[in-house]
Amino acid sequence: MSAHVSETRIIKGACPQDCPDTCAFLYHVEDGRLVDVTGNPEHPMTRGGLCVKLKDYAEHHYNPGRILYPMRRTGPKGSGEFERITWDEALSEIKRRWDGIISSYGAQAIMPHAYLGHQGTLNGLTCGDAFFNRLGATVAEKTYCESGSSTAWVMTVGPTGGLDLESLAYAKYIVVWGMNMISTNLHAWPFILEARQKGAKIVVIDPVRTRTAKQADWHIPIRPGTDAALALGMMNVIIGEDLVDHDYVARYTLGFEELKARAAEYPPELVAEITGVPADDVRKLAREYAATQPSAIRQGVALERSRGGGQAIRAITCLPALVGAWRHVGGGAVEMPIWEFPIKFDRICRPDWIKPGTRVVNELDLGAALTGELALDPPIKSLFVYNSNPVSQAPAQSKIVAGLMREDLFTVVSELFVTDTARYADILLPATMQAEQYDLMVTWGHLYMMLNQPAIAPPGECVPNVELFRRLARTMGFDDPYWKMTDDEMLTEFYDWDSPALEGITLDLLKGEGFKRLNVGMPDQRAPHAEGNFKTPSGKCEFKASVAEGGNFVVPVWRSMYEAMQPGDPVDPLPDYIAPYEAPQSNPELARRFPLSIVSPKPHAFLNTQYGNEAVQQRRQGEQTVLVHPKDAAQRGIANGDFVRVFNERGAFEGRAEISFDVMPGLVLANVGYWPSLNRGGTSVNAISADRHCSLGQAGTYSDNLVEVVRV
Ligand SMILES: Nc1nc2c(c(=O)[nH]1)N[C@H]1C(S)=C(S)[C@@H](COP(=O)(O)OP(=O)(O)OC[C@H]3O[C@@H](n4cnc5c(=O)[nH]c(N)nc54)[C@H](O)[C@@H]3O)O[C@H]1N2
Ligand SMILES: Nc1nc2c(c(=O)[nH]1)N[C@H]1C(S)=C(S)[C@@H](COP(=O)(O)OP(=O)(O)OC[C@H]3O[C@@H](n4cnc5c(=O)[nH]c(N)nc54)[C@H](O)[C@@H]3O)O[C@H]1N2
Ligand SMILES: [Mo]
Repeated sequence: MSAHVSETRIIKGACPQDCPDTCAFLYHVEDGRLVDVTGNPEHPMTRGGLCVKLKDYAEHHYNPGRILYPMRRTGPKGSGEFERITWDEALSEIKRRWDGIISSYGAQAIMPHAYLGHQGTLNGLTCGDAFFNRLGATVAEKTYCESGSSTAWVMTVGPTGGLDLESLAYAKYIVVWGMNMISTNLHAWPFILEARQKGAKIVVIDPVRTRTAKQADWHIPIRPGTDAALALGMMNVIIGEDLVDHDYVARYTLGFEELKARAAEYPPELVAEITGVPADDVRKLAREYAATQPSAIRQGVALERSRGGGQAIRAITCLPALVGAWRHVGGGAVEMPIWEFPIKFDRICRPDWIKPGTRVVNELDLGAALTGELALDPPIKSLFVYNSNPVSQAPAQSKIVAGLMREDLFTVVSELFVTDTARYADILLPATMQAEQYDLMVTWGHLYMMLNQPAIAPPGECVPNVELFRRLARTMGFDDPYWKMTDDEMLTEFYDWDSPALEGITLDLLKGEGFKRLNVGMPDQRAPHAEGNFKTPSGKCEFKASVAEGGNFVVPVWRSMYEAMQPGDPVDPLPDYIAPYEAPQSNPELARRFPLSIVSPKPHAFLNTQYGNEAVQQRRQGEQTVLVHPKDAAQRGIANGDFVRVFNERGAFEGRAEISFDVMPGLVLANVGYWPSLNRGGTSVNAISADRHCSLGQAGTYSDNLVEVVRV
């Protein structure tokens, strides 16, 4: 008897998660079973490392909670009781219900809801847009993340990737601003450490002493939502002390005199009052940042999560041009480099199929849309959710749940698991996980094309999103060539393969190598704006933004390339500080009842809500905690380890108090991403979040909420 020796096959893949790193994977398969997922050591940026979230990724595919078949609700809404049905039954029920809704209310009564559960070109953020545009559904504006940042960035420097994170190794002064990099952009950190070995200083600006702040040479705590004032204070010092690179400013910028006048309104003493950063620290930061070249700024998405967040990013993005940091390899700023990829979003999303006059509803207003608060005509009668988990991740949690409980709302959810959102579905559809599907990934933290190839067969009747929409299109009778394309035909159509960035790169090459760097210069040579070349209308870094006249707008990439957006509030063409909606300084009346600010950043061991249902990750992440400063805890009689209730007029959630000097006095922290149904009390941090928008790009305002905390 000879023992069966199974051979391990290695297949090249890429991480599907909504994260800047998009790591290169190696799938290890034995006898058709995924036995391990490791990092591909050949990738120059991700270098074979995977984060803690992906440590047990192979097993995640076999989690017994996976949805394997289409299901129909049998119990009351939200009960989580479902029965198995066939794909044919599911699709014909969807068609029957939608036909009825369309004939009574019109197709706009149907609204899709999607975000970045998956980051592929075929299966990601925009994979359903063509279908819903063809259907005539309400256009869902997707501004969960990045829209405030991208809008501000594009207004200032245009759609450019800016500084390559790999080039950080050549910087001498690095500011990580509003980002907990060791948790959220781990694979950029080694480049910063490399720079430090060569003498660079690392500064972290964050209200919280995070894992990243603890590793920095200088941590500057700042009140949430006040970064614009700090950046303008830096400009005040840089201009006042004549630390400006006048030659760079004269050649490659627009609006210096106006910016100088604006910065004059922010002397360091005033900035200290607004931000909580001592005036001398404002001066020191400005002097060091200007004088130590190349200086680099890594901006976090977290900067956008308040009323004035977009303008803060405008102000920060002006800094490198003022001091000439862009002249150098390793100098400048990085927000996200997606703009370097020649993706043809108009071919993916088909905005040409949107019927004129079709309304746009922002996804962050989901609760208000479903409960009638927005007074939509026609009302939303059907919601189709994929790649997203709004009950946990969108603001105004209780309003969303109330909306999803509506008996007359027909809800379809395509998911991997029965999430807190999927529980409310009338029809559940099973989706594949990354090792089971093919995709070319969209990346936003490095400059590599990343191909993911399927390693194992899908379990049960799971299908990739791209196939889901082919099936839906067929069911609804759409016979456009769009849904007859194969995956490769789609990818061929969806990228500009003739562009210089993709020269020499083909799908076949990616099938062999797994990834390939864009032709945009190597990290040790790249200085994309050494001689201007900004992608703005003027070709310069626009301190005074020429596109501001259009009013509040959203940079199309994250809202799917539509021009249907309603005009918004006027936008100041110059960066300015806009006080938060909710802060003790700007809203003292509200602060009498709810005196504490709250931030809800990303969990270390979950990816938004993903892995929040995995026992191994729950152990790594720990239960929902609420960080409270000792002074605030003492005032409330809260001891370390007590259960506390965090609340405001919008709702409440519970967690275990951790008393810590890591948060500023007056601030509490609770990570987002915990599954509400697995938390004490059945809610999570978005129970207290307001569904207001940032003044640029319609971003969410998760760092702009006041609460009170009590012991339970
Ligand atoms: N482990 C892990 N990694 C992730 C994710 C995850 O869920 N888990 N999610 C991914 C996604 S979708 C995104 S968008 C990125 C986001 O990654 P980051 O940009 O790092 O965003 P956050 O984790 O929300 O917040 C980072 C830090 O910003 C601070 N902060 C909050 N408000 C402000 C403010 O107004 N000013 C300043 N200066 N700081 C502020 C918080 O205290 C926090 O320490 O991470 C990605 N990576
Ligand atoms: N309070 C607070 N709220 C926040 C934030 C914050 O910092 N604080 N951050 C915001 C940000 S930056 C973001 S990006 C959003 C994220 O919000 P979401 O994108 O809604 O976050 P996820 O929890 O990743 O939910 C994605 C869902 O898609 C599912 N999924 C994964 N792959 C597939 C697939 O291939 N097919 C289908 N059909 N489904 C799939 C997953 O199982 C998961 O349930 O949250 C926002 N919400
Ligand atoms: Mo995000």
